[in-house]
Amino acid sequence: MGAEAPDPGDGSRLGSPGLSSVQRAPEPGGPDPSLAAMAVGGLVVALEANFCRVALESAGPGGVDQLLCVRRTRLGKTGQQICVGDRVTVEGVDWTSRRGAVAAVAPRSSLLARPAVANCNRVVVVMALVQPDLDPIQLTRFLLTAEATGVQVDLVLTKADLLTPQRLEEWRQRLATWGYGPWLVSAQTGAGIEPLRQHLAEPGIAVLCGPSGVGKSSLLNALVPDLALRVGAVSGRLQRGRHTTRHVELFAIGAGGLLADTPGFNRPDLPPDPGALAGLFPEVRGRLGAGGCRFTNCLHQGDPGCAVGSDWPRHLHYLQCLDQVLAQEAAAKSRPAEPGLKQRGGRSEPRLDPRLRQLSRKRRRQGDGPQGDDSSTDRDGEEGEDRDLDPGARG
Ligand SMILES: Nc1nc2c(ncn2[C@@H]2O[C@H](COP(=O)(O)OP(=O)(O)OP(=O)(O)O)[C@@H](O)[C@H]2O)c(=O)[nH]1
Ligand SMILES: [Mg+2]
Ligand SMILES: [Zn+2]
Repeated sequence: MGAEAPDPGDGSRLGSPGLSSVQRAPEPGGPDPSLAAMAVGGLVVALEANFCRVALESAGPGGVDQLLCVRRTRLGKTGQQICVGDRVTVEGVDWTSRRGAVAAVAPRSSLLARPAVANCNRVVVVMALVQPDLDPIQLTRFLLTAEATGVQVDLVLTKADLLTPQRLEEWRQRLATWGYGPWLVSAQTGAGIEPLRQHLAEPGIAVLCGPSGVGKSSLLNALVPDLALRVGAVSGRLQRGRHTTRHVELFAIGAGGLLADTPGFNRPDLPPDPGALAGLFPEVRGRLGAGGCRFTNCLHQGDPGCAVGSDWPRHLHYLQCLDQVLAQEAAAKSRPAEPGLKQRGGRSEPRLDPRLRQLSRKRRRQGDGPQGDDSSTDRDGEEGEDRDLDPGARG
């Protein structure tokens, strides 16, 4: 099942197990109203539309270990986004309805932008060997975004049951020349699943990341018994997936290990810095660094004194990606922020004269004028304030 219903009480979902031991607060004759004012700590385990689900560090009255939360307005005003994997403080808890409001987000140790997951210490790039066919350029783009996070990168190749042992060995050898030792697995037959489970059960947050239809949810189902996540058949000439998973969600795997299922997407953005691109290819990382290329700003395109050279299998992939990163950079430079334009979601749009600004529906209901005091809508937990809660969860 996907994460459609905002149901904090769903027992199949991640609660305290894997987070911390459950400590039940005393419950003498029903909920204590003073507890509502108490701030509690937890981990965002799922984002669903305008809400997030927070697994609590310690269970509250009645053993409640998970809350459905909106975001405090003042957090929204700072532009602070909430991601799955964020450690948060929840206030205004109503233990009976299991609801609260996220008041603060702890500083992150890492952030994967897409899928949006904070504090992960492992990115697991998942690609199918077939159905859809493994595309080396697409795989390279996923690996680059994963490497750009600076955390450990694992590569899992699925649907191993559909290839001969000889073809599997060819892939293994090819990817070894890229600097990766891939996990070849089959969710269908269970081949390779147990060693991968042990590897991923180490404490921390790991994220499955890859195109739609490669078998990320199937893999999670194989790794975590009784999970029963929804999977969708691939279709069409290219055997593409159908974007079955819609939300990022964390699941417990082993004691302390958390693994995020994520919506698939086909074309990850490339990291923005052309100078840092080569360092994201493990097979040439060793050639960089002190005493490497003659010029410190070398982009390794056959420049004199270049230590990276062209004698490596993904050299052409590198040049192709570099071209795109340079084009991206040039396009960004030729687009200066003009006065009168504001940036909104990567686009520029005209800044409206406040007197011309249309009244929002909520303001109109309240009879508030266009130049009214913003604080008039500054009420915690208001639905309208939580619109942008889900920054990159959709594939
Ligand atoms: N033969 C075979 N088929 C598999 C395997 N793993 C997954 N599949 C099939 O691949 C299809 C897609 O699987 P999903 O698990 O939904 O893929 P996904 O990556 O989660 O896709 P999105 O949620 O759309 O991102 C389903 O028909 C699965 O049954 C495998 O190991 N072997
Ligand atoms: Mg899925
Ligand atoms: Zn160079």
